Amino acid sequence: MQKWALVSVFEKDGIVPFCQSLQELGFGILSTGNTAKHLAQHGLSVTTVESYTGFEEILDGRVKTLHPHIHGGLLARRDNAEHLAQLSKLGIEMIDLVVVNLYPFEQTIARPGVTDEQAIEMIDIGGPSMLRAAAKNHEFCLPVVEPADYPRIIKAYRENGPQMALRRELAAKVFQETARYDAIVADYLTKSTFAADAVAQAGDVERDWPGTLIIEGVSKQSLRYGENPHQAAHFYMEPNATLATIARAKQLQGKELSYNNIQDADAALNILRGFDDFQSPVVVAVKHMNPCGIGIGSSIDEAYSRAHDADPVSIFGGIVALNRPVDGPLAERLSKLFLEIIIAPAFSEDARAVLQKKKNLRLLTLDMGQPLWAKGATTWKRVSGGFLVQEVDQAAEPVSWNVVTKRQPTADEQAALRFAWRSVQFVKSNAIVLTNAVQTLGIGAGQMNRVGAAKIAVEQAKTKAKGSVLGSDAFFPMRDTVEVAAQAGVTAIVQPGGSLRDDESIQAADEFGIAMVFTGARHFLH
Ligand code: 93A
Repeated sequence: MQKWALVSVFEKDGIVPFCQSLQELGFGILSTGNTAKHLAQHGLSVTTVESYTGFEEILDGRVKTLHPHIHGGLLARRDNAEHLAQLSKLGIEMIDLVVVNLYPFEQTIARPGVTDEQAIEMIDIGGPSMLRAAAKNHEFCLPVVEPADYPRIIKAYRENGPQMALRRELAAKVFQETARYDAIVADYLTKSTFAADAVAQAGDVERDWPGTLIIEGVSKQSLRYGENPHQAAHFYMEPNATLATIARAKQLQGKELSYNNIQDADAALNILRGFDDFQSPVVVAVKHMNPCGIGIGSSIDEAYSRAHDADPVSIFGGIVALNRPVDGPLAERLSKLFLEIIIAPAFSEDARAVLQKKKNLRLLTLDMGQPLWAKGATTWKRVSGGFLVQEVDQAAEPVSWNVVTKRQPTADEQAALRFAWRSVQFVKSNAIVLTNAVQTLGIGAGQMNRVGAAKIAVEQAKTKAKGSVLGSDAFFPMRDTVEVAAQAGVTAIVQPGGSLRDDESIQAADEFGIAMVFTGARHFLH
């Protein structure tokens, strides 16, 4: 009776000599698409699974070997007369040996930038089914899953045929391998489901919106004018008793707050509180609602030095927000600058004494024990004829944190990327920041193209760009931003990813040895 070997391997190394030996031993070779081609090219005579079953591969190869002619041949017991009778009635051949290695799912998901669709297509269904069938029926059908076993299998056939010990060993190996394979798939699906959920939460939020929006506010303060002197303006306060909002800040000294002051102080407060989860002293310097310096430190003094040194030019005429009380020595340092506003939880008596000398400087205090925003808080914007209402983009952990380049970020780079990712959220789009782990080094804000924002950030960082990391509020539409970063000496990048041309940016990063992380979330701020 003709002996049959069924060969279906993704990894084709060593398969030709193995099949040559099997042929010499009298086996007929049954094989799938590319394996059959490969063997035929090397001079073997092969029967394709398609010609044997009379059924072509369908569904782009998803169904190649899932056929009763195959699985009947794998699962039939040779010592069972009924099994044999059924096979012969249906024209099914007994299969004596199965050689399979599976679609490389693990290697696929490790590839940078691989899509979910590509990963899912690499889940092998037919391969494990054949292996498991043969492993179940190992008494009569030998399952071969590891190329390293090829030589000893040939040796066994040349001697007195594979014995039970070898058969059981190879069957056990199959179940170990398929269990491992399935565990990797399950792990991938758990993680990617989590990421997909998080994206859906972030990007597709359902909410019951009121049919009519009532904006409640009580008059807090009349303003001299709006953004410009010819625009009348007024400040209303929402009736929220507990939140630590700019409307509840207390002014200790200085000129009356202007419309622009309130906007800027609010932006400064929003950025400051955006770093709450860093649980460090933080100082933020703001100009025109963009941060010009963000610093964290082990003391508020150190944080201030870093925020100041981040951009010692732009802080001039700016607003400084601190999340720890200001003491006398720090007040001395602050008083050396021309600032519009300083906002902090408290000022010591010494600090007050120092700062009082600066008559125009506005000092605001605000107990920061409460959050700035309620959960799910909304913000709105007037458009002609209506309002746009959306949830506040509150600082949150990134949706995911996928390294997409060959190089993984170092621990130092990881810390810096986390700081950069949080910082860039508060910069007007298109936004690029260069940072280290404790301070911003260059900020490109509000540009009409991303590479322009990157060039500004690099120019502003000057020599500090070398060794810094880069954060981007939205994906790179092309590779040029990576090139600008590389030329400046940036070593790692964090960005949402999701561009059609992600591959080009990843390739550019790989060329320059830059480590790049995709967060799966975007932080536009217009
Ligand atoms: O897509 S599958 O799950 N459906 C099948 O019916 C099937 N049969 C074998 N993948 C299937 N295979 C796998 O194809 C094998 O596990 C092996 O990795 C690969 C060999 O295909 P080819 O011979 O075309 O290279």
